[in-house]
Amino acid sequence: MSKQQIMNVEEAFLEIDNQTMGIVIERSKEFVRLMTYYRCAMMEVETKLNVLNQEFSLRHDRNPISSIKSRLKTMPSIIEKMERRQIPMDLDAIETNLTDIAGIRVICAFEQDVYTLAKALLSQDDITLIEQKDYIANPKPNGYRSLHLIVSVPIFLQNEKRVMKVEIQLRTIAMDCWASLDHQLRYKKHHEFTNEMAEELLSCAIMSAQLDRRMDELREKVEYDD
Ligand code: 0O2
Repeated sequence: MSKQQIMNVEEAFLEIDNQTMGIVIERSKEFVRLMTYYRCAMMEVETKLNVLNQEFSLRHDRNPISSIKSRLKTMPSIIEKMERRQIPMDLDAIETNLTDIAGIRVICAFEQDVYTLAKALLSQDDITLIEQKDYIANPKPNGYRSLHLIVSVPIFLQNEKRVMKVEIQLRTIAMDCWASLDHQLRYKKHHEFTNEMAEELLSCAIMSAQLDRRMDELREKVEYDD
């Protein structure tokens, strides 16, 4: 936001009457409450993944999950997405239309671990699969690979049960490395992203897919007797 825009917002605030200010404060509280529910849903799913990781390591003597990163979508990012989709802003519309407010990224050791974990999580009776996008079996044209799941999970509050949506991205270390670098390069300011660069990135994605395949073959040989 520029200095001028900040000043405009400050001036607009000074002109707000008490009744409108009351509504603004109430809406802000409702927004914070909704974000808290999403945070709780994220914690529920993270715990489930950690439990699966523990149990798997008992059985196979290694951890399928290398790391888990969670994030709540920021207010500016929510507004940008709602505007882009031309959906009028209100809390119900946000909840109905955005499925990635709560996001969990699970970085796995091997490609097979991605599917093993997804299957184990989706078989739990309080998890409902809303949508699945398998960009590992069907990578995006730019080479992006990951398994995306949109699930709903209940959270139990003092006086009610709420069912919240969570986006889970499961990927290997190699897929995560490629996606992080792709993101950094593609969104670099003041730099044109040329077709040659896109082709080079695609070729790196193909190499990273080969690496995953070879590492998974090695894993299969090592774990053959388990
Ligand atoms: P952030 O900050 O990571 O959340 P939609 O999200 O529904 O508008 P789409 O394409 O239907 O758009 O969703 P999809 O395919 O499930 O992908 C959404 C998320 O996947 C992105 O979130 C990225 O995190 C990741 N992703 C998808 N494609 C690429 C890609 O080509 N490169 C990289 N690095 N990541 C990708 P956001 O909303 O972009 O941002």
